Amino acid sequence: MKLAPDQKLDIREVLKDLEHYRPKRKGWTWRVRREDQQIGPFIYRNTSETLKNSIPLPSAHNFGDIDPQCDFVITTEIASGRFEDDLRRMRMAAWHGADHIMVIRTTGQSHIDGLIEGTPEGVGGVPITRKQIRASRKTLDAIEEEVGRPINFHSYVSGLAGPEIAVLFAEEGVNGAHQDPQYNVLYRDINMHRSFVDAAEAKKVMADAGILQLDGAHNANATAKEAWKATPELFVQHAVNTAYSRAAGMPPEQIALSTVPPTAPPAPKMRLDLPYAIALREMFEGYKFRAQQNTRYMEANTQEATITHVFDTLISRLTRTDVQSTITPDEGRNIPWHFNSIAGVNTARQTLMSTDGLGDLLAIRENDSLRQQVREFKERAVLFLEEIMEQGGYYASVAAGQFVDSGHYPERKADGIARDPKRGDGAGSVIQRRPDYGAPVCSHFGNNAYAVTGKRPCEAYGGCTLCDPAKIRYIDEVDPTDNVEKRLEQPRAEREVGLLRPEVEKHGDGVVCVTLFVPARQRLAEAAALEMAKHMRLENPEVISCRLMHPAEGSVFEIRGILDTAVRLEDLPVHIHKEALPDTEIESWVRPRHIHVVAATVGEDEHSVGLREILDIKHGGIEKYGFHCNYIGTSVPLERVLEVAQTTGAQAVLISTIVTHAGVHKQNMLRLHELAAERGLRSRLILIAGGTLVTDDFARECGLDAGFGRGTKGRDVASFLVEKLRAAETE
Ligand code: Z98
Repeated sequence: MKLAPDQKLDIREVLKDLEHYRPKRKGWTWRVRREDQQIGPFIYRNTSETLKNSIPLPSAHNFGDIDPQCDFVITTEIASGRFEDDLRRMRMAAWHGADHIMVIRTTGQSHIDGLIEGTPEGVGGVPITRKQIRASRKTLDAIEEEVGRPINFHSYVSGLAGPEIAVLFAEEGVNGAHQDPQYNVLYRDINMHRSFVDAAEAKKVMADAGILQLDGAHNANATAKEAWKATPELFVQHAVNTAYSRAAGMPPEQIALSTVPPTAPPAPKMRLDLPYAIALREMFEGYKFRAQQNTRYMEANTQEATITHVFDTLISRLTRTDVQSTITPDEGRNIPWHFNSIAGVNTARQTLMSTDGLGDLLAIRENDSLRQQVREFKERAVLFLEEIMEQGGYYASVAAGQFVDSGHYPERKADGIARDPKRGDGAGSVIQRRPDYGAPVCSHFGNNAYAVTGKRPCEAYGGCTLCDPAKIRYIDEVDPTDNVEKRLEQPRAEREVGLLRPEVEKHGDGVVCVTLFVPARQRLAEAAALEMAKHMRLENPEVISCRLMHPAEGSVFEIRGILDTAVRLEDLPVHIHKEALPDTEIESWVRPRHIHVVAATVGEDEHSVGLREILDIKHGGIEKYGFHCNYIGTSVPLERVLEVAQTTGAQAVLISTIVTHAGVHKQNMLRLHELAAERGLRSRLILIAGGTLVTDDFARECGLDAGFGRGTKGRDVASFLVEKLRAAETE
């Protein structure tokens, strides 16, 4: 399957022959780091290889459209709830610089007790199925080629089906996964004996498949009432999972600690979070770090979440991070919308590019106060670990509620998550392996009756699914109503007849978001805002964010609703939009030629602001390219405009005509052309009109060379002038 940048992803292509698809590569891939790399006008200290196809940051056009890629892997979390929608999101995210795509379900995968082949999507989210994973990996294989960089596909090995999921991931080329038995125990109430036994098996499978493992320690500060107080146990959770992973045969370079800066403003974030990050990196030297942004204190305000994310990423830059995770800034209010996920990716890359080489300029001050803080973090962690030992081990301490207690250890508030070692999902299901136990796949922890030195164990029974993919059984979706073919019926039919709907969650869902300020008390304002949304024909309007501006003066609302309207492509006005020339090309042509233009608002028109913006250098007007602009004022008679043009040897005239009463703008344009013709100036003068109701076609119908309407920038006018003058020069 090959993707073309100007073509939409064709899900049919993805599904075609999926039962025989094999991943192009397996195992985790890091970015290829480069030091002192020249990209456009700059030399970067901390970048990696650039992409073949990508969408640069918005400001990049000022720097020659460069798109430097930072040295950290950047994660995006995708959770649309339907794999076919996830695929399109993955592609967009990859074009924005994400190379670690985590697919999480909108409901707990951990609660699914077995491997699911073939079934449900939609309601409750996407459980891991082979079809979903394979379709994702196949698409990512094509996206990798499109962007020119390996993309790591990631999901979660948890729940009672952990080892089976690990095998499935190894078979299908999943590159990274969360695996931490403590997550099962604490947050998903899975029996602790079962969870740890399963983890050994799952970890061995992951180790053999080169899958990068993330742990689950960060969930404690996502859950704890006061996340910054849970830090001692975070060290311990990292330690437990790391030691257990090593014991199960996982090499250190495959073990990534999942860490989150625990606070968010108005907390004194940097003062608390930076020493914590330093202590953690010192204690776990030799392991990888995955830094996720803080989600614990994420509210409905996406701007606030974004700013916290910037500081989180700064901490990553100031300390050491291998994978920078991004969560969508709207996670606090709804299922992540794709453009918000991409905004999260952009926050990370914008911060990381801004802080390129910062380590050469800044060093963290290694003073007594910092050392004391770092030491305190470590001491509390060691004390926590010692208490576990005194309690009689991990299981006993979990039973005693030592974890996720909201006291700042060693203080305790007796509100921790306590689990009984004899209870939980899968309790009593651990059975001793018989001495003749034979493992169903070659990656296996512990005794395997088939293991014979010098041979692959599965040779004894003709190959396993890890060694011989032909043995994998692919089961398609079995639900006759909820399957990808059915779900795509409507979008496909609509696309075929050229209908388009807005979307944010699922294909063509019609979801839109409007922002409105209502100048009244908050309660009243909210009711009014919802009513206004209904007047906009939004169905099921819902306030997803409200920011109080003043208790009496008003609030601003973001309202989500469904716009149940499809537009027909054939009904759309076809504008042949001409791309403006690049700034450098315009300037290098204009500056040496000393081109004069005369500009005025004409007739009885006093609206000069728009025209001045087109001329003045301040906001990117044509002056900046070297045009000599002679602005002669407002309400200037057309005759006078032409006189000045003649006496100054101008090559172009720019008139602004905003007032349209009784068609006066039309009259002005017609008259300008006629007067210029009468005076024999028409062939040597380019005549341009601008105004809110002026269009290019309209201006040309009136005899002018071009017309510019709403939204015009100086660059558009400059580009037109250069093309016109350049053509005249070559004639
Ligand atoms: C993250 N944004 O870390 P379900 N195992 C571990 C986890 O942390 C998670 C799961 C499994 C976060 C996502 N973490 C939350 C160690 C989830 C999967 O929902 O029980 O399937 O969780 O990427």
